[in-house]
Amino acid sequence: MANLPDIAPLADHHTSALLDQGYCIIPAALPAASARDLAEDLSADFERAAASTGPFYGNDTKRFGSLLRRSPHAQAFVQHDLILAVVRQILGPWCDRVALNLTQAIELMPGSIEQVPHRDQDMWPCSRLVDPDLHVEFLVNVMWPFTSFTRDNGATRVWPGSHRRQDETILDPDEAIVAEMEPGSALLFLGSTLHAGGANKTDHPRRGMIVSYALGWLKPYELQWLAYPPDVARQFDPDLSDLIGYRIHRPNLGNYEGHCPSKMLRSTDANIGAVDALGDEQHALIEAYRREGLLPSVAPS
Ligand SMILES: O=C(O)CCC(=O)C(=O)O
Ligand SMILES: [Fe+2]
Repeated sequence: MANLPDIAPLADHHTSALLDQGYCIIPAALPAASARDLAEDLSADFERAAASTGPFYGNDTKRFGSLLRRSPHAQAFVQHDLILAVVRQILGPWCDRVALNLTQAIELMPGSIEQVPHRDQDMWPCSRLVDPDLHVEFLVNVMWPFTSFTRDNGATRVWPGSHRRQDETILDPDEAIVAEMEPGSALLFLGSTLHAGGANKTDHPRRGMIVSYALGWLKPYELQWLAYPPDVARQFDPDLSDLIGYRIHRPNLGNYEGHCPSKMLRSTDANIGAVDALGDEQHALIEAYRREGLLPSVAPS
């Protein structure tokens, strides 16, 4: 196996920028040629895709998902080591594992108007119920450009620091940065960061892809089990099928017939009863109950 550089210091660096500013850009995260290869594989799908409908997607954009099924080049983006390390640092404290939330190719058609500013994690109403002092993040979004992203063609607008201003639905447009970048670079932003696609004032489509990751206990934006049904997921390497959701989230969440769904992908064993998949905390609570007959107080002592 090739000698990989130690990504931990870089992951720390990008994680602190992301938590501080609500976004960061990783220049040349992958070779531009990788973005070109993927864009090339998706170009016929872009041509074929009908325009979206609705005030959020915009009537002048094209979108489609299931990108891991459409091109073998998508995997390197979805399983980017450095980005996954950053995502795990941010979301890891709040879940047993992170999961792929969405892959979506996006074209802003020439003349498209700017998108309404929004925070992606508002799709989960529970994100508003969490104590803001806890700073729980539900989602990390990664925007990968296929064409150059410029101010003129609608590069994503991001409001730095907006993740700490949850009570302000809309912020001054002049406070937004324009995430201009080249194919191969990646824009990361938090689910709580205010952002929007810009207006495409050029004669050429602005194409790119969103890959997002969420806490593994949330319902994903794109239903990964339908995007990649078992016969498709079985062809993926186990880390990838785990990431798309064929892996139990302890305790026992997202099981299939009482088992981790990864088992269903890889074996035909029948008639084995349900098996717990618990974390240390549940084991300790249950053992204490069996021993003492009382559950220990969960309040700090
Ligand atoms: O196209 C963009 O730059 C951003 C798209 C976006 O934020 C979304 O669709 O949720
Ligand atoms: Fe968004």
